[in-house]
Amino acid sequence: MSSSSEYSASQIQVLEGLEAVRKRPGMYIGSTSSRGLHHLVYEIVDNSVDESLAGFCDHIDVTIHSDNSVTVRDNGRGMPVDIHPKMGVPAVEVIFTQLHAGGKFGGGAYKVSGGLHGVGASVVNALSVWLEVEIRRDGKVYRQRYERGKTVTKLQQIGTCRKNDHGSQVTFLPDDEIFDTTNFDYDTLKTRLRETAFLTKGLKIHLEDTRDPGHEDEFHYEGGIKEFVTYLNKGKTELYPQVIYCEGTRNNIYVEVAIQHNDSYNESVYSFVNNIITPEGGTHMAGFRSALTKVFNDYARKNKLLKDSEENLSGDDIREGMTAIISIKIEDPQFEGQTKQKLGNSEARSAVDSVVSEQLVYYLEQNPNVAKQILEKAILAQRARAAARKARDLTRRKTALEGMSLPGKLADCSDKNPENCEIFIVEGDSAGGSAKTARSRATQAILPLRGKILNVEKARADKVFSNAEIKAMITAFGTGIHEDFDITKLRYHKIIIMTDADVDGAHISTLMLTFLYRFMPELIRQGYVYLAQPPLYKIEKNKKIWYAYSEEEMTQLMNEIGRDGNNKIQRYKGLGEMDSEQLWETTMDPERRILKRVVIDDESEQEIDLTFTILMGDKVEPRREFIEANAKFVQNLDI
Ligand code: 1YM
Repeated sequence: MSSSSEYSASQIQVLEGLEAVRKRPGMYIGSTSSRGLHHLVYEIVDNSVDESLAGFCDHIDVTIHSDNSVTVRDNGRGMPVDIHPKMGVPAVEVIFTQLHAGGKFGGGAYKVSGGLHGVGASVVNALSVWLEVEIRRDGKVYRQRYERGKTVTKLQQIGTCRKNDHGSQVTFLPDDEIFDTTNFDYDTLKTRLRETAFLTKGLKIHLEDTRDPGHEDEFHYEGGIKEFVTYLNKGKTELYPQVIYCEGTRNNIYVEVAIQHNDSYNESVYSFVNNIITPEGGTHMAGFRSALTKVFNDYARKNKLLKDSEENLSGDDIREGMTAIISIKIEDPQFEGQTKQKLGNSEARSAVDSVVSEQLVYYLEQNPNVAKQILEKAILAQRARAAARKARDLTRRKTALEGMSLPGKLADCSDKNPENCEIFIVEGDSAGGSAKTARSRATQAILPLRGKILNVEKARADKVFSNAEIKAMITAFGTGIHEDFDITKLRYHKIIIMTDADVDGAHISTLMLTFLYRFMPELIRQGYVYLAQPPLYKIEKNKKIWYAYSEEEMTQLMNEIGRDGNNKIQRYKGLGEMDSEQLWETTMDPERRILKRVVIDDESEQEIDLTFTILMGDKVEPRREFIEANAKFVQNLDI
């Protein structure tokens, strides 16, 4: 076989490879939804991050253009341009047109420092209308263009540059034949790039949106995950000023851990493997936990903070109010579990355990005040946990004896099929009264709550369980909470939070959502939770009535109806101002109302955790900003 036919034969194989990506894109990027779209950017950015981890790049620029194409540029060595000995084309062309082995979804994720460089580039190329790469290397500037994965121009030198000016730049336009949407969301990219910057200390990442001039951010953290923990604790009150940091390499596994406690009762620990989040933890997390528990118990015994007669502190006690990041870099990560989000390598457990045990012991010896703060909190947690267990056992026994005794304030519906049923959680007794009159008795239940409900973010478990409003909700829903939670026992398939359309109402909704998210997150994850949308205005003219649900709608309505002295406009200050008939027709009637469904997209759970922290924590300013900017986890759903 001549060398030229060999070349074309291998070319055909290459094209078949990328056709497979276009035929089954989901296999390579997870989905063709907005999420898959954003993955394209991460794949290219990850190649720059690899270059940074290899020590050759400290700056990445990401630009969203007005046609929805995106440019990623780094100041690394520049992708290699020499002729690939087997393929007979420049290496960069192989990188963009050859589907690498193991290119299944997730495959690209392993590559960081794993020597699998550039796996995702060809997938991005295959799923783009066009892609252009520009390389500055050895004083020369090169360019090549592809369309839907196919080479359309040879790699060409287009100019020269200074020898010390080097790097790679990729611009691509996602294919609207493939993706449900090709509209990039700035905030989605921002969150991910910020996370990437936290996990790669020293790396500067700049993001810019030319669709919206002036919209840009730069992320650069010399402190890496230490600063990540500081960021996550923003809005909380720290127990001690510094962030505890451990770092080391064992068995070729690089381990980094950063820890800081705050005075809340929640644990926020996030683990990463090769910069990829592992929501289900795994061996690295297990190693961290066992080291933490052992080191603190040993210290407590040695320093007589725990008496010989007292029980060991549990891991939960020590992790109460703890914010931590565990980040490891490992050559051949094995992911397990249904969603492949759990690390399986057993050597990661011992590596993390060893690094944390060794350095944490040393840290606590050097910083006895920090040790004391953490242990005092953990001992309180141990006591509260015992008290909460008692209280919970008591309520469990009660429900077993008395059957499900529903709260007295609940006006239940008569239909017993949960699929048909909805429950309105209503702010205040007077609005509750109107709602009870207005409702359709068969399918709509009403539970009025008195005033603001307890902020579970700032209360310990025993206090939460003794709160009357919270107890009423738990029994009304029927599912139980935490480990007792059973979705099949849910008594209503719509849980509708109905509050005034003002700042106080928004605050109460947020308290409600905080409670639901912390105690029964599955209700939100599975889409059972809604926010009612009461109108802001009533407009009356010539005995006819209109309702407006936003300022814009009000302006529009006024233009349609005509502005003259005969309108009587009423601005609703609260639900209580509407009579039951008005409440029914504007907010409760399934035929006419607007509901918003509360959604969590699992990639942003960490953001949501952070959101609740900011919202419900001690500091006032971030909370006000957030409430004013409106809840991000709420999506429109018209019914
Ligand atoms: C905007 C995207 O891909 N940067 C990038 C990629 C590579 C290199 C440098 C690089 C790596 C190596 C040597 C090496 C890639 N190299 C490869 C392959 N930015 C972006 N920057 N020289 C340059 O790892 O030895 C794939 S990507 F395959 F050649 F190693």
